[in-house]
Amino acid sequence: MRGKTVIGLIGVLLTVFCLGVLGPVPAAAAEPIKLSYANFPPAPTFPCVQMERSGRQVEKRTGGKVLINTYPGGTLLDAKDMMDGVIAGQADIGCLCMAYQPGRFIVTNSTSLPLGIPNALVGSRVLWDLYNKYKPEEFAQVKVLTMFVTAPSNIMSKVPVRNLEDLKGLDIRASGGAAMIIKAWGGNDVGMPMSATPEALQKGVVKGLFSSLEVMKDFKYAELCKYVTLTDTVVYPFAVVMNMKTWNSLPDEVKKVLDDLAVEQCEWTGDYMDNHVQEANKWSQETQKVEFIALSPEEKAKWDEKLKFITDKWIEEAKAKGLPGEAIVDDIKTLIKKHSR
Ligand code: DTR
Repeated sequence: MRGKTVIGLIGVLLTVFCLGVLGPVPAAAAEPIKLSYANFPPAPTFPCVQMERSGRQVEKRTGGKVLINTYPGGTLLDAKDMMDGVIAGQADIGCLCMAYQPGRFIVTNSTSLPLGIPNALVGSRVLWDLYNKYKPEEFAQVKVLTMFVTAPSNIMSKVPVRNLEDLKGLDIRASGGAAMIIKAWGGNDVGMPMSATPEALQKGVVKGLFSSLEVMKDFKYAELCKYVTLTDTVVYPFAVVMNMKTWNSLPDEVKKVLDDLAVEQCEWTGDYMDNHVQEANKWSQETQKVEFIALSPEEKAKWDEKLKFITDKWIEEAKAKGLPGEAIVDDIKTLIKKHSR
């Protein structure tokens, strides 16, 4: 035997001896799987509150196997880059407002038609069921973790809007389906994501905005907008999506935790949103002296009348793209009834 072979043999014997006597060397504790989660608005707002909640739940339910690093305020991806950024792997997870891209998410954006979704909880359940029924093609490249909607939208403004005349030509920030509504009422819709709105309001580029009312508190819009006109129309749908490669790389038990959280997170967020709107309204009235303007039934009938064409127009456009527009609208109406019980 040559010297090297002898040394090799001793090594093998020593290893066998050690394994026999001492047992296998314990593997080093596995490194946690670190996932990045991008969001576009600032940390105190509802999309980020739900992001933190879901992150902490995932960490807890995987026993620390997964760590979620959150990036609010567009620090990793901005509102309009969210979907493509997640597809490209710039973030593992991203939260997007689908209403900001009406042409891209046609099926799910149908939840922002004026069909009478009464609150965020019902709307979130409707959206989740609708998504699962149609599984739209535009989500084929990502794993959808959950979806939810905002509470219905109202007008917040620096000047009082008591009737359609007051709204005529007024510059109001709105986005997606909601922009169409402001236009139908005769206002001048100015499109931009929520994250760009504080500056636009401050600089006077817009005189108000159209959104769910929790933003009066979360963005302190109540300091500038002393009037709210209660229209209770249209919700904005959101989605939380994961990069497909990241999803495929996860162990089965982690995938199960994420799948099990989907409906819970959808409902938790809807519920949080509804309660938070109540809280924000109280704060706006009591500490910011905001006037809440309720439209008389006759005035409201005029406003509603102006929105009638929107759903028909959407159905035609959906059909032109090969989608069953009427069936989708019927599904939404049925789901609203089902979830309002
Ligand atoms: N109403 C939509 C979405 C929205 C409502 N609240 C927030 C808070 C932060 C970001 C987006 C939203 C909108 O007007 O953009």
